[in-house]
Amino acid sequence: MTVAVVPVPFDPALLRPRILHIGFGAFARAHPMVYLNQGLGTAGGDWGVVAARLNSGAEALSELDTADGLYHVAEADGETMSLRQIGVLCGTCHPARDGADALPDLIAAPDLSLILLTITEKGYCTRGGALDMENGAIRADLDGTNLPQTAIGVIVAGLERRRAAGGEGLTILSCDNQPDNGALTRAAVLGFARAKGGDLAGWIERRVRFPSSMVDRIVPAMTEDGRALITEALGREDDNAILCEPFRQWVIEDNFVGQPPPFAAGGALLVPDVQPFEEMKLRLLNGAHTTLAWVGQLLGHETVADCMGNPPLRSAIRQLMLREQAPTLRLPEDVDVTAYADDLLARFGNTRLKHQLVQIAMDSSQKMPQRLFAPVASNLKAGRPWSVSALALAAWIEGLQSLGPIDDPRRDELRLAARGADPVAAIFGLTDLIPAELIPNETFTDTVRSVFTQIQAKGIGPVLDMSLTEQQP
Ligand code: CS2
Repeated sequence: MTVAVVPVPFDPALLRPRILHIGFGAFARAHPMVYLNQGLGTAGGDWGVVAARLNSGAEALSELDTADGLYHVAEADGETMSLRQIGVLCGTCHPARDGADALPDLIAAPDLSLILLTITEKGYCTRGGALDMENGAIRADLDGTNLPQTAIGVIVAGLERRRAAGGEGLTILSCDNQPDNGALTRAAVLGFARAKGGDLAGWIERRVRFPSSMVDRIVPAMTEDGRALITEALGREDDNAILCEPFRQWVIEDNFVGQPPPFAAGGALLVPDVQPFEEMKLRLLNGAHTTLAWVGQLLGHETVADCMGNPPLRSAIRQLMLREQAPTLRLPEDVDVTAYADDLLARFGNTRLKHQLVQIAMDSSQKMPQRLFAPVASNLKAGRPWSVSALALAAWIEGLQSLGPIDDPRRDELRLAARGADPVAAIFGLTDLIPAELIPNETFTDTVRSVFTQIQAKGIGPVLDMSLTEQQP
């Protein structure tokens, strides 16, 4: 294996805390921070980042402090590894360690210009596109007597202070896998501000911008194997390092208050409309991931790369991408969708990444609408095929019944529905799981029920074979 080590390409002493990153986990370390690191190296600037988490993860932040915020990102495939040292952090913050006021005060500080979010789909606490007022953490944050639990609550508390201090507006940039993630963040923040009362919501509407963005890089949770690989390549341990694939892409809506940080100099694309990029990625990459997570687990596989070694499953994924997802898209200009799909299959085959299917299966109720329900609705309407999508949905329901513990914010409802006499109808009937406008007809439930019954009767293998069309795309 060829190893290249790239030191921090700028002087970290020049940075000031101008960006707050909420949800500083593996993806944050390996994606937006890499763009900023490279951008600062190329274009310069003083854009330092404060890394924050809200619930778990206080120890991980303290470990970063111990290392002066420095860590490595190992970008690896079968043949090469590049170890990039990241130097963009200028502090960390956690309410349980630093107190309830620490994050709102940071947001109110005049230097702060941007809040980045990687809080996962469920972190927005929305249902049907609006803030979920029944969500226990949102209610607790509205009550405000305990430490903050939600990013939305903390942001609104910070904006309230910023406004009271006569501060300028700022930008809030979502980096999570949701369609129109800027509009969703805006809806959640405004919903919370309105629930608090007063005229803060009006100030936010006028002063805060919420660009949408499409983010892409496969960054599995760290494993012992990953750590060992990095220690060997680096010649010493780095407890804060993270392993990911070499590929990365970031397409950001060009809609900032003032000048954006040098993300474009770091390789990001700033465009007027991210939607075509976002949908292509959510449906082809993430839709395939969710399909692999459930079908692959039922077949006994553990990782995405293992699945790529199973020829019928690999063919089904290619069919899903090209026959079922691609026809539903308004493609970005100059994109060759067949090449995009084949590149994805190659990325999925990266054996350096032990990307666990169980990790992708997490929170599936939050992922299904954008990854599978919306494209299936489009295919149903147009009379196009959707057999691999039906297999994925039936495998999910079978998995909810037969696989290990369910890790999902709607776990209790899903478990109950999966145990009933007609689990497919019961799950699809859950409130706000499938937005009414997405699935317009009965054919949908009947088709998935029939695939589900066949999986129960014959096992997943033969049903997978049946879902493959004779002529491969
Ligand atoms: C994955 C994503 O866990 C998941 O749901 O589909 O994290 C995926 O790896 C990234 O979106 C890739 O960009």
